[in-house]
Amino acid sequence: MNIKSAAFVKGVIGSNEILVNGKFQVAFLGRSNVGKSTLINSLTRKKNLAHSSLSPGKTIRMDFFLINDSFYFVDFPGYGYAKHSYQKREKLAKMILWYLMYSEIKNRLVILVIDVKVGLTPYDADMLKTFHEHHINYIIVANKMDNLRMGQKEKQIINLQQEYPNSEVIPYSSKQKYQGFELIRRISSYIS
Ligand SMILES: Nc1nc2c(ncn2[C@@H]2O[C@H](COP(=O)(O)OP(=O)(O)O)[C@@H](O)[C@H]2O)c(=O)[nH]1
Ligand SMILES: [Mg+2]
Repeated sequence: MNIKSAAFVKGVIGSNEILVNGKFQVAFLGRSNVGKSTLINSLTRKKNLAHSSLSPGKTIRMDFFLINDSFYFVDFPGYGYAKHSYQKREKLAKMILWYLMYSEIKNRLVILVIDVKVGLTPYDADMLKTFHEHHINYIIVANKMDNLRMGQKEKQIINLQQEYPNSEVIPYSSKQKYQGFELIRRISSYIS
């Protein structure tokens, strides 16, 4: 699959209606600042499609982008941002869980983005548990590979794969276009 077109469709705040129209949804989830929005821009080769920010936790919307006129990329607010108030964190958690458990969206893949140097945090582990409990397909993207030294790259991916043997872990870097084709190939294998 090639990504030929990508267009912003809708930003969803709180209880706005989300898009449920049968089209496949690829949801990008992960902690604040792991590079979710940049990843979407990198895969679509559009610099300013998804809003990437230097101040983490700014985005409180789910943004829907229509790809190739046939499926959606969904950019989520990042969780686990320490400077968020308790209320804001609760609101985000509710939004994400509601999306994940919302039974009407069946055709879906979650891309769980992590910072490869940090690995999976307890927040991410909670997410994995939810994916497993609700039979949600997911791929872990070990992002910002460019921050690892040459000798560490392979080792870190093998470690992650051994730690989470039931998960598919794909290395990536938006800075170096590392493994872009492989990630798109894996995403497209889920799209029905
Ligand atoms: N080194 C490196 N930095 C990245 C990469 N992807 C994103 N970033 C940086 O990480 C920060 C957060 O990116 P953003 O996409 O806004 O993260 P989000 O909060 O998960 O959506 C920005 O400063 C990006 O420039 C990457 O692959 N490598
Ligand atoms: Mg973002």
